[in-house]
Amino acid sequence: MSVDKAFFKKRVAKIKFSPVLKTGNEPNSHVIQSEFNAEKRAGVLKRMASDLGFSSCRIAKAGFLEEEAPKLESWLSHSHHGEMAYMENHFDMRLDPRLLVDNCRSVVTLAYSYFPEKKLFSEGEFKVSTYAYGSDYHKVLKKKLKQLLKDFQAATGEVGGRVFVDSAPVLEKAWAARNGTGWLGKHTNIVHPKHGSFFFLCEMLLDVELQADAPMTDHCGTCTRCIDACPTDAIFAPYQLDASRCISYLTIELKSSIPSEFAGKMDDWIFGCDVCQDVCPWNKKFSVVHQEPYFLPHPDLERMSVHDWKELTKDVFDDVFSSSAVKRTGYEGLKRNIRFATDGASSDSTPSSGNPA
Ligand code: B12
Ligand code: SF4
Ligand code: SF4
Repeated sequence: MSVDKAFFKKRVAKIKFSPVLKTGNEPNSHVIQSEFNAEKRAGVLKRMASDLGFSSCRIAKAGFLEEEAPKLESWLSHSHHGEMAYMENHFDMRLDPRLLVDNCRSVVTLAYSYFPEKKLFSEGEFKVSTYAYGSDYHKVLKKKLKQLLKDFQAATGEVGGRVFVDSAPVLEKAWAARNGTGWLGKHTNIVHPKHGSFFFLCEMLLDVELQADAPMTDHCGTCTRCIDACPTDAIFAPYQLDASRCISYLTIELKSSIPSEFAGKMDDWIFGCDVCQDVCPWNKKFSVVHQEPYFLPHPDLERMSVHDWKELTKDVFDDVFSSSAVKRTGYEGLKRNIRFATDGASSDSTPSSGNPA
């Protein structure tokens, strides 16, 4: 199917296309030291990524995500993104990284585990998603990615490009599925047969050719555990998520009141939700515990009782979550979530820093 910009402009008036095709601030295409071909460069990059703790480094040839375009368009036009207005921006860039980085030729997907040694919260307690136990992954991984790009440039010659962790209009999961970082599970997260799905994704968009990797077979089979377990029926069909019903959205992204229809359905989650991943057989068997000191929880987080959460003060919030992703929902937002999880009462406004993607 041929999909072009004009087609989408006509169909979805709300979607915002990028005003410019180039950002203008990336390095130009460069001459690469002649002893490196696409295969050798890929090998060098993968070894360096592994040394920095990434569990996977896979490559796809940059291009237009033709199959994903109508799916993204449909997702937006059904308002499955809820109030995440940033998902409407840069529709064309989101589908084609060559519009984001000059002369982009390769999309490198890296994965980094956040699976903890032990879960901090059990049934009957308020729960924070495992991805937010330690320091904000955006900062931790961005630093590693910059280092990786620097090392790669030093080893192979001048390479132009940019690095991203959830920080740009990039369909990270689509690229991860395309280059075999894993397959897109029915819960819509990327799953790997030897690592499960408790890992972050990040990218390097590079202006050099690297040998591309093949996609991976879908191993969901007849399983529907994630769909059956979702407390709010957010996974309305296999591989399709109505984000506006997802607890992760309701507790982190939603700025207004949590709709009353979700009262009694939050399953004690007050920041994010891990249910669909916790029940996945690939996680039960294969999740790999992370070795990242920055992802270790603040000692006070482990000790929080239901009473402590209900009495949470701004000072304690600032101390426990000073470097955490939980800051995204803010003190008032977290208090709203605690109140809603307690008695279904919600109040307005979750101050948010806004997602740059
Ligand atoms: C917006 C967003 C959210 C939203 C929406 C989630 C979603 N599934 O899209 C909300 C707030 C709900 C959310 C929640 C979470 N998120 Co989030 N999120 C993002 C973000 C910023 C964009 C995702 C996006 O583009 N969605 C748009 C839709 C269109 O994408 P999609 O669902 O993947 O659509 C595909 C499929 O649904 C399929 N499809 C669509 N229609 C159809 C129809 C048919 C018939 C078929 C077969 C398929 C199909 O094709 C589509 C295109 O590939 C990414 C970072 C990034 N820049 O990519 C992180 C990201 C996806 N999130 C991540 C994480 C960790 C989470 C949570 C686990 C956090 C938590 N514990 O609370 C939950 C998981 C919830 C879930 N079940 O997905 C990770 C996922 C890592 C991984 N292993 O896959 C990412 C990649 C961030 C990162 N850099 O690591 N997130
Ligand atoms: S994160 Fe929770 S609410 Fe969202 S789809 Fe998964 S199980 Fe459902
Ligand atoms: S729980 Fe089952 S259906 Fe859902 S992602 Fe895991 S294997 Fe696939």
